[in-house]
Amino acid sequence: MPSRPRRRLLHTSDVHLGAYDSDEGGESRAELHRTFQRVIDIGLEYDVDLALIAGDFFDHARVSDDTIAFARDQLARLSAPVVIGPGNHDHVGAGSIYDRTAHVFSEVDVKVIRQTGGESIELLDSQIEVWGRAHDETDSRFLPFADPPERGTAPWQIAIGHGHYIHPDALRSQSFHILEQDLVAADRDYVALGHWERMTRVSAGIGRVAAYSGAPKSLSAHNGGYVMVVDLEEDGTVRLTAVPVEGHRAPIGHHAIPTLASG
Ligand SMILES: [Mn+2]
Repeated sequence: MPSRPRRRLLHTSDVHLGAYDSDEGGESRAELHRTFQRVIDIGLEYDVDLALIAGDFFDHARVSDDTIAFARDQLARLSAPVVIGPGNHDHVGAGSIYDRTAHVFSEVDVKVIRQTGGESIELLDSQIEVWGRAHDETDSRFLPFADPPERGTAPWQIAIGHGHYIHPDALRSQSFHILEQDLVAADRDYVALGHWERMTRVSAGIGRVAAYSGAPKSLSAHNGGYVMVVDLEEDGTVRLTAVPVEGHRAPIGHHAIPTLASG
């Protein structure tokens, strides 16, 4: 395979902006905003080429206008384009938060995956293609990685999705299933996953990389706290680095990222 352009991605998810909007001026809201500001800081520090937000960027569709403006201002600090894949908290159906952001985000380089049948977005002079599928709240059995198109022509093929990774042997008890076989069939260089608050690498086939970035800050347990920096190397290698949002801890390299092994 010919050498590929070196590119670096920032992968985050489950930011849940607006979760504390009812607490206007409150400490929890300020802290959540500081957390996302820090995520953008990391994107700038690592000089990323593209940012991926794998769902639940917003907590619900009625977040305040101030929160939407905050999101825009932070995304605008990145010189890199941003792709947002919706999650279960920020669907694309009637009354979607992304109807409200469409105008505001038009000033920044942000693309939202909105097609429930799936869509591919080409970025960075067609060096990277990101495929994802949106959810409009009408189908509780939504499968984020059902029927991916063949790999496109861009040298780097990325997929983005939000849901529960289901081990092949596990009971299908929850919605938004992400099946190992679907990730294998997707055949992407990197699959950016969201929904789990804990950073976890999952199996996606030989030579393929898929991972949850985890939440930059957990709303419930102490599972979050990292963002993923994804290095796409010239030889086709995909290298992961877990960067702590608070910066007290050293980044965690590829092999130390918690991995859910295939059965
Ligand atoms: Mn979710």
